[in-house]
Amino acid sequence: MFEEISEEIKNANKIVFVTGAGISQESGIPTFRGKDGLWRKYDAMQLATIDAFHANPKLVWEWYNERRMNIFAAKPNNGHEAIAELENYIDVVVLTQNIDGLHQRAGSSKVFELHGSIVRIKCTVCDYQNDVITNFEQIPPKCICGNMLRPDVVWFGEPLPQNVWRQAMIHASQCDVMVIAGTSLVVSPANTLPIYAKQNNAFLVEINPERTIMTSDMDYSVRDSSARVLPEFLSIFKS
Ligand code: BV8
Ligand code: ZN
Repeated sequence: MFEEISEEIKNANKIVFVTGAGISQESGIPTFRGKDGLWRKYDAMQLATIDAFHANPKLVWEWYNERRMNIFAAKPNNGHEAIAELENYIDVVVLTQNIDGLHQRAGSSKVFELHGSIVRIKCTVCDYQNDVITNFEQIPPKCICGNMLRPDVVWFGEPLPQNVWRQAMIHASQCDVMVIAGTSLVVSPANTLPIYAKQNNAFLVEINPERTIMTSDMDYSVRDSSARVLPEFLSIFKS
């Protein structure tokens, strides 16, 4: 694996990873659109919206609370750890759609959370926000100001955090290699990042057991899981 592109990769100055739910799948976290993407009888796409939250805050909070407990019990896998170790050899930036914090827990130091964080909780009204890794007794939890708290994630129909998105576009436009791992590239605007990279002549590598809508635009595609492939990608720098 990677023999024919190892020179291209080793000569890079900066590698940007765009990751999605698939990279955390081997840590036991269900992907969004895979067969394990349903919760009770609900489609994640229906619940991860501001309308669902306003219509049924208790249900949406039960979903997030269950995901929080699963994520706090999960561990980074070989894929997350290989990306973190790569920082010993080259400039690495991670642009993740995931909200699980596993890249940071694996040791990656430059992680941009495009869709926010399930660890961070914020008030729906005042400017309270904080990382909370305990279980909430009362659902939906209330802020000290009396209003409802919510996970600090980006719901469908909500804009991405402006500063995070601006930085993500800059990094995507300034890398020599972009590795797109574990994402179906269905969700925008995150799915435009490979286009920014390609427009700036980056070498695109896709790691996904399945084809995606951008597979034909990739310079190199590996049909396998990220936990298996990313340690091989790292070994290019170790040889
Ligand atoms: C915005 C946080 C504008 C919450 C998430 C039509 C109607 C309405 C809206 C739209 C529309 N068309 C487009 C839109 C915009 C919308 C969108 O893209 N919708 C899609 C579904 C069509 N986007 C938005 O709304 C975004 N905001 O556009 O704002 C705006 C501007 C100004 C002012 C107001 C508004 C916000 C999008 C963010 C939504 N939040 N998450 C939460 O997680 O609870 S997105 C959610 O999907 C997750 O973050 C997830 O990461 C992300 C993307 O999915 P993937 O990561 O790709 O996961 P998926 O399951 O799809 O695929 C997994 C892949 O892994 C597969 O390819 C599989 O083969 C692979 N895989 C599996 N196992 C492995 C593996 N790969 C490697 N190894 C393995 N072992
Ligand atoms: Zn408040």
